[in-house]
Amino acid sequence: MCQTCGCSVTSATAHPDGAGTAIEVLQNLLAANDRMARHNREHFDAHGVLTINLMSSPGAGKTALLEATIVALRSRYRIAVIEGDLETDNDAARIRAHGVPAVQITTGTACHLDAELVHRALEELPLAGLDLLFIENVGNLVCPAGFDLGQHLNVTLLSVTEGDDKPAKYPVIFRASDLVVLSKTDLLEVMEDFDPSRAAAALAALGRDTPLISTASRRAPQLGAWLDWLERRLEAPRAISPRRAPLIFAQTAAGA
Ligand SMILES: Nc1nc2c(ncn2[C@@H]2O[C@H](COP(=O)(O)OP(=O)(O)O)[C@@H](O)[C@H]2O)c(=O)[nH]1
Ligand SMILES: [Mg+2]
Ligand SMILES: [Zn+2]
Ligand SMILES: [Zn+2]
Repeated sequence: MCQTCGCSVTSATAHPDGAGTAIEVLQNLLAANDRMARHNREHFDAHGVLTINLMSSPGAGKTALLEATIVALRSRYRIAVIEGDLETDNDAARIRAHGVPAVQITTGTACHLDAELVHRALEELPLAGLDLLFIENVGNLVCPAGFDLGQHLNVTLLSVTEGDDKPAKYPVIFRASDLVVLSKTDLLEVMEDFDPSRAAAALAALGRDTPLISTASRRAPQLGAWLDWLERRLEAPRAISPRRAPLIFAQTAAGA
């Protein structure tokens, strides 16, 4: 929990008469974050970098999925990673071991990344030479959903060891997702009470038609549907630098 994300504002503390200031402070913070997120998106678009915010509870397999993805795609796409954790640079070290640039953000007590932290990390990344940037958010199914980082897409992992009711219990983050990845499916055979169709029904009940795909990142990786989804996004037209696509850039600039 941190002091800036609203974690500390509950129905017990947010009395209409008493908590006005706490909520106003939070609204101002989110407005400032949104401005910085728009600025980050301008950086990404100026260089044609597709940016994906990866979220999940701790240990759902975000870093493992990134490692396997890098191995599969690094010969065709230029990839970098921003890692968010409370402490340690373990995850950035795991990514760098695959020969890909990684910047670690340590948030201390904050339970999510924000746009300002990501902007600082961008100073250490060669955006001009990238196709794909992953931002691995702090492991948390609540607060990361509240902070736009300037990403183009949100992907949330749900591992089969977490229970198939998580989309129902944490609707905000799953509703904000462009894709949900059912991870660690190699463990399904021992997770007797996890039913993928119940997870799919809980996700569908949120009313967003969010696609759900399965992956396994360890032992024999199963990444086909994930890589297909990613490559479709990578090949889709998006705002990219004038050098590479003057027309698309001109339309974006005119519409801005
Ligand atoms: N069996 C299995 N284990 C996995 C898989 N993905 C991750 N893990 C393990 O789950 C643990 C947490 O993974 P990690 O990638 O660090 O999760 P993160 O906290 O979301 O980044 C590690 O011990 C991984 O080896 C998977 O697909 N199958
Ligand atoms: Mg990780
Ligand atoms: Zn929080
Ligand atoms: Zn800037």
